[in-house]
Amino acid sequence: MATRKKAPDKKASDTKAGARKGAGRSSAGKKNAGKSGAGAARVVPAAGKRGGRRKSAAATAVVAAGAPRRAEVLRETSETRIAVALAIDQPGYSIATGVPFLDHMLEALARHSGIGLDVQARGDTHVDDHHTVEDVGLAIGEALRRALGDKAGIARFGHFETPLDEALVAVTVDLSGRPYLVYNLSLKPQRIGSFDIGLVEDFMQALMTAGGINLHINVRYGRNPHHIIEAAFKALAKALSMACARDARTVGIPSTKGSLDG
Ligand SMILES: [Mn+2]
Repeated sequence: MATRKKAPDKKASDTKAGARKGAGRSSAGKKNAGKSGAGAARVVPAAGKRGGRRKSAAATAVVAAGAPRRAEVLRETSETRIAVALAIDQPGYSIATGVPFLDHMLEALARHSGIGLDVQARGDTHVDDHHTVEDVGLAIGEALRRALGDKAGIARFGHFETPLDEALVAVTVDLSGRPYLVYNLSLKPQRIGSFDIGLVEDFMQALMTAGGINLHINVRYGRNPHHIIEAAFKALAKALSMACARDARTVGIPSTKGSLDG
């Protein structure tokens, strides 16, 4: 059964800049690099200059053609501390969230999208995985949005259907700047290991909200929840890869409105 959601308000505590200098920036794109650099990320403007922190989303920098598309986000609250370094064009990953099944899914996301992803998280998982899963989604979405800059020259849309044994899942994305989630992944409440599968929806909602992504997830069929969820992350990876790709037939910002800031 379909659930349709408008984007909720972002949490009050947004990204913070000015943490320790260091590893996060260089560790995206190097597989298994930077584990010791956990939490060393800071916000970097989309064009990769270190000239200081952004004041607002409206100040999104123009990413010159060929410029590195990467960003770092440090998100700290009383519940979690999430450091993300994301590099759209530098494949590789280093993931340690403290939630093993989420690590497995994020490794699939990075591996199959080719988007470099370094995620180092510490959260109150002794309470529940919920805060960590949601905040990791917010931080990755924010990093992706910043790395994309004004989105000039990209494909913008992506769609992929991925099988995993008996399961088939379709994911469609539009990097429109207008967050919206359609989540047709109905599984009865249950756990995979210790992981509550209901948290997948919270992750996707956080990702699309912070990333400004119109995200549709449709399970065609499947039986095993691990297979269904993993197929969803792989389809998301491929759809995002398509949408982020620089497209020779796209001139300027791919919008008749002239902006994809939402
Ligand atoms: Mn698996």
